[in-house]
Amino acid sequence: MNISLSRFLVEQQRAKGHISAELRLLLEVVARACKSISHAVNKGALGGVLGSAESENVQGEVQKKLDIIANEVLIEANEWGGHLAAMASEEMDSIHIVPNRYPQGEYLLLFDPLDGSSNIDVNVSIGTIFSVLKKQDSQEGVSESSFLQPGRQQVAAGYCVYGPQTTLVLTVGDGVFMFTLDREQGSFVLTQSDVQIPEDTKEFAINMSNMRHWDQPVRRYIDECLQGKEGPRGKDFNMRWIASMVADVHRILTRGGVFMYPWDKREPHKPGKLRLMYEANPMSWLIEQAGGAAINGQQRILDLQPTQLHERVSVILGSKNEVERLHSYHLQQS
Ligand code: P6P
Repeated sequence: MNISLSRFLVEQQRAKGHISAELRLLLEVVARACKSISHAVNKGALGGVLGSAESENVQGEVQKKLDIIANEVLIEANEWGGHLAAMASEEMDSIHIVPNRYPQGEYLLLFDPLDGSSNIDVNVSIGTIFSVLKKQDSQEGVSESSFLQPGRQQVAAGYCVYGPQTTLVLTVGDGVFMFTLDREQGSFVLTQSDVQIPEDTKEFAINMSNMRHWDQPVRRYIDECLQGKEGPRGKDFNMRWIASMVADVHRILTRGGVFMYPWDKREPHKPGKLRLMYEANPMSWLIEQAGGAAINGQQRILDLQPTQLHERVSVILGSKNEVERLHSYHLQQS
C-alpha cells in the first residue's frame, strides 16, 4: 500500500507529535512547489527556460533562468499560508518578510531554490534544498538576525533531487525518509523509510582539480585513498564528483560515501564555497539523522553559530568512520 507524503506527515503529526499543523502545511506547500519546479526543469529547452538570466545573485554568480523561476515558485507558494514569518534564499540579497496582506506564522524557511545550476544546461541532476527554523519566542517581529541560529535548531530539512526520478528527501528529527514523485498520481509516495548510511565506505566525492590548494589534512586523506590497497588504508577507493551537492548527497544517503568541499587557499578569507544556512545545515542534519557525520574540519557543522545569512563554510560529510578520520587529521594539525 502506497503511503503518500500527506499521509506520512499527518501520521508524524498525530502519532509522534513531532510536527505542528502549521509545519505540516509548510512541508506540503514546499513539496508542491518542488513538483512545479520539477515540471519546469523537465521541460528544459522545450520550455525556453535554459541558459543565463543575464543577472547575478548575492554571491556574484550568474543566475540561470531556472534559478529565478524556482525562487519565484517557492516565494509565491509559501507567502499566503500563514505558516511563515519570512523566507531567505541563495538568490535574494535580503530576507523576504511575508507581506502584511497575509497572516504571519512562526516558521522561517530557507532555501537554495536550484542547487547545481551549472548542470542545468547539460541535463545533469540538480535540486532544491530547504531548511526550516522557528522564530525564537524572544524575538519581536522578524529580521535577518531571526535566521542566525545554529543548524541544530532546525525543525525540518530536506531536498528534492530532479534526476531520473524526482525524489523528495526529508527529516523532521525522527529519521530520514524518501518520497518519489508518482507523475500519474501527481503525488510524492514513500519509497524509503529510516535511511541509514553505512559507517564505512570506499567512495569519496571532491573536486580533484583543487588539490594543490587544499589544506594538509585533506591532502593527507585523499593521498591515502589514492594509494589504495598498497597504502595505509589497505583498500582501493572510487571517486565521484557530480558538481551538484544534492546529487552527491543523495548518492551518499543511498549507498554511503564521503563528500568534501573543504576550505582551500584560492580565496583564503572565505571559509569554504558552500553556504552554511541553506546548503550545509540542511544536508548535515539529514546526514546525521541517517547515522552519518558532518564537520567543517574541526567542528560539527550543526553547532556553528552563524553571523551572516549568506556565510560560507567548509563541508566534510557522509559515512561516520571516514568523517571521524578526517576530523582526527584536522585535530592533529591544529
Ligand atoms: P565546483 C553547485 O554550484 C555547488 O554549489 C554545489 O552544488 C556543488 O557541490 C559545488 O558547487 C560544485 O563546485 O567548484 O566543483 O563547480
